[in-house]
Amino acid sequence: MGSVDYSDLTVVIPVFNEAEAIGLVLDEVLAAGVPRERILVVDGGSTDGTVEAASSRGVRVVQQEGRGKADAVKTAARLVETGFTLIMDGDYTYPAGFIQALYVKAREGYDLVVGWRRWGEGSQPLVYRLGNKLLTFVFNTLFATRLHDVLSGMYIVKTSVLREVPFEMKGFSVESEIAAYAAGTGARVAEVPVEYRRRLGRKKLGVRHGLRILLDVVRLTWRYSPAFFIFTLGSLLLIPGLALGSWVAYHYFFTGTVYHVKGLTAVILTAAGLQSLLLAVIALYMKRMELRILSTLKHIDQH
Ligand SMILES: Nc1nc2c(ncn2[C@@H]2O[C@H](COP(=O)(O)OP(=O)(O)OP(=O)(O)O)[C@@H](O)[C@H]2O)c(=O)[nH]1
Ligand SMILES: [Mg+2]
Repeated sequence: MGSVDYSDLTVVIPVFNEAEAIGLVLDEVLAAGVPRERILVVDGGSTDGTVEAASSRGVRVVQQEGRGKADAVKTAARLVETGFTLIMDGDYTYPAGFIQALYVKAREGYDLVVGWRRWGEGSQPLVYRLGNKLLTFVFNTLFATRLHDVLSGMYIVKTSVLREVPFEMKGFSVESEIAAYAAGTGARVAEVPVEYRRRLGRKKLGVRHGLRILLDVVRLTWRYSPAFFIFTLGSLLLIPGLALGSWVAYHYFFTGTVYHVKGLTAVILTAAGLQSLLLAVIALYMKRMELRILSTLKHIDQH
């Protein structure tokens, strides 16, 4: 373990009321060989003694600007002085022993290396894991990626890339935004399996947060793939079109009544909806092709 030189890495730990966990997390990170001065704890206004517990380990603790986890990462992005930034949660879910594997991978030439969570026994309820799977699936479809775990809370980013991220999403959508930025700009992305343990301290996240992230993944599509977004919206015309069409057909066949205007409206809505749907599919494929070409070009550029 001691063979890795961590001088170009900063470990950033965003925390909000993690007094129960942060001390142990820091002990683990130090034991993994990361120098004390290369650890940065970004606090979001904890009131439970988190800051004191972190400071007692002799690491740098700063108060974040703004609110939520995204603003904490944004604050860190400005402060980090090394070439690579590793972000990990401060709730003891990610074993620090995996820092080495992520760092070694990043140094092979990746802009983003995500810790792909292998869920430990009872580490998270089923609904949380399914939510993660669903969000990753939506993300992969929209961004032409083949990631296993977009929302992991442990990942390494090249600091220069992290600084380019617009940080338009708030709170827990920061991971999807970083991944979207990387995928959307042809950055090289890799994954390394990491163990995921049950958190220490009280769980704060619920289904509401998952829905918020889903909404933000859709918003990210608007930013990185607007044509797809617009045509997808257009394809929603299919719903009233088909409903109205069925209603008109029902009356035509069962009561003999013919509704001309409603019938015509149904045809127009359905036709417009179908066209939008097809264009959405084409826009998505063109975008994915663009992303792949961009990624290949960047890759060639590096060699
Ligand atoms: N600085 C800062 N850190 C935050 C904020 N909100 C959450 N965090 C930290 O971000 C990390 C991830 O948050 P968690 O609450 O563990 O989110 P989660 O892992 O999706 O959900 P859990 O199942 O509750 O663990 C933890 O270290 C939190 O303490 C915030 O507003 N500011
Ligand atoms: Mg957690």
